[in-house]
Amino acid sequence: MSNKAPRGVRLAIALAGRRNAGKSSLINALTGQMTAIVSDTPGTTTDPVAKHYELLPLGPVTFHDTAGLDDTGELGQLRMSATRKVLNRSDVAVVVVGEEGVTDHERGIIETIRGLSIPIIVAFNKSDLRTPSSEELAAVRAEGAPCLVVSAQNGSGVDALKQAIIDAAPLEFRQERRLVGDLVSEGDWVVCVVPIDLAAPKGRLILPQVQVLRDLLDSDAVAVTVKEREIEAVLAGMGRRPALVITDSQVVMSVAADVPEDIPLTTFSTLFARHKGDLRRLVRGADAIDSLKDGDTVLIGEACSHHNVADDIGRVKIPRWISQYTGRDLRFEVYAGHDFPDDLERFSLVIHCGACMLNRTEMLRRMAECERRGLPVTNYGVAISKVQGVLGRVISPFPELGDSAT
Ligand SMILES: Nc1nc2c(ncn2[C@@H]2O[C@H](COP(=O)(O)OP(=O)(O)O)[C@@H](O)[C@H]2O)c(=O)[nH]1
Ligand code: SF4
Ligand SMILES: [Mg+2]
Repeated sequence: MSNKAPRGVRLAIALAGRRNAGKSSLINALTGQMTAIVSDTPGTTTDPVAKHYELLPLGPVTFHDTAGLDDTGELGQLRMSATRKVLNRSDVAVVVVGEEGVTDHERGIIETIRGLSIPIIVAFNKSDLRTPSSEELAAVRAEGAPCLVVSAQNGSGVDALKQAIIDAAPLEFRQERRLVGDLVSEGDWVVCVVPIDLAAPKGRLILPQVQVLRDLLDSDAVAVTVKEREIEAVLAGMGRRPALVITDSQVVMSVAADVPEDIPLTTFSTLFARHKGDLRRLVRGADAIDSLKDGDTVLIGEACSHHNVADDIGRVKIPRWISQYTGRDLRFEVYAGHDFPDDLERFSLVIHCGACMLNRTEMLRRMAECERRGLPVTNYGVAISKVQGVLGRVISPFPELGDSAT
C-alpha cells in the first residue's frame, strides 16, 4: 500500500447493501482504482476488501467493501458476521441501493447501522438505469439519512458522494485532536521516560511514544527523552523545571519517586486513554479492580497483534500486578487485534491497551458495548497507575477531570 498512515488515524468507511447493488463498482469509482472485484454474479465479494485512499481535505481513509447483509445459508451467515465486524469499526457507512430501490432489505440494513450509531449515507446507484422517485428519496430523508443519486458506471454523483462522506465524518476526524499539545506551551521542556527493557522492540520506539514525541514537536515544545535510570540526573542538570514528565506506565512508580511532587507527571497510556477513549470512564472503570473476587476472569484487550515477548505487558506484567494487588486468584484472557469476544458477560473487568492502532470511534464503541452489558472498562496505564498507588497523580494534569482527579 502506498499510504502508510497508522490504521487508527484513518477514517473507516463501510459500503453495505445487497449483493449486486454495485458496492465494489462504487469503491472503484470513488478511488479511481480497479481493485475491488466487480462481477455480474451475486455474492462475488466473499470477503470484505479494504482499499486505502487519500480523501482530501479529510486525509487518509479506508473503504471497506462488504459482502452484503442479505446473504442466506451457512456461508452467508459467515459473511454477514464478517460484515458486522467491519461495521463495528466503521466511522461512516454508505448504504448502496441498486435497481430494486429501497425494500425491506435496505430498511433492515439501515436499521442495523443505526443501532450501531454510525453516520449513514444512502447512495442510489445505477442512476444510468433507474432514478429513484422523489417519494423514495423523501422517505429515506425523513429517516434523517442524506441521500445521493449516483452511477458507478458513468461516474455521475460520485464527487458529491465523496463530499457527503466528508460531511458525515465524526467531528474528531475533522477537528485535530491533541494528544498532549494542549497541556504544553511553545518553548516548554517536557521529559519523556522510555524504558529500554526486554519488551522494547529492537531498534525502534513504539507507536504511542512516537506519536507523543511528534505532537510535542508540533507544539514547539522541547522533548527530552531518557531512560528511567537517567531521570534524576537529567532533572538536576536541566537548569529549568519541565512543564511535564511523561513516563511509560511500567516504570511509573520509580519515576513518581524521582520526580518532585510539584512537577506534573503523567503516562503515555493516560494520554492515550484521553485521546482514544474517555479518560473519566476509564478511571472509573479502574475502581472495579478493588471488587474483583476469586475465580473472576479479566479480559485483556489489545488492539493489535504485536508478537509476544518474554515479559509482555498484557500477558505477564499486568496479570502479575493485578493479582498481587488484589490478592485474588484471577484468570486473564488476552484478545488481540480486532477480535473482541461476543460473550462479554463472563468477564468481570476489561483492561484495554492504549489503542494507538484503533480509531477513537472504535474504542468508544468497544467501551459502550461493554458498559451496556455492565462490564467496567479501564486501560493498561490507568490500571497500572492504580495498583501502584499513583493514579491520582498521573491524572492531575488533566483539568477536564475535575473532581475525579483526587
Ligand atoms: N448500469 C450500471 N451497472 C452497474 C453500476 N454499478 C454497478 N453495476 C454493475 O452491477 C453489477 C454488480 O456490481 P458490483 O459492484 O459487483 O456489486 P456488489 O455486489 O454490490 O459489489 C456489475 O455487473 C456492475 O458492472 C451502475 O452504476 N450502472
Ligand atoms: S497493543 Fe494497543 S497500544 Fe500497543 S501497539 Fe498495539 S494498539 Fe498500540
Ligand atoms: Mg462486491
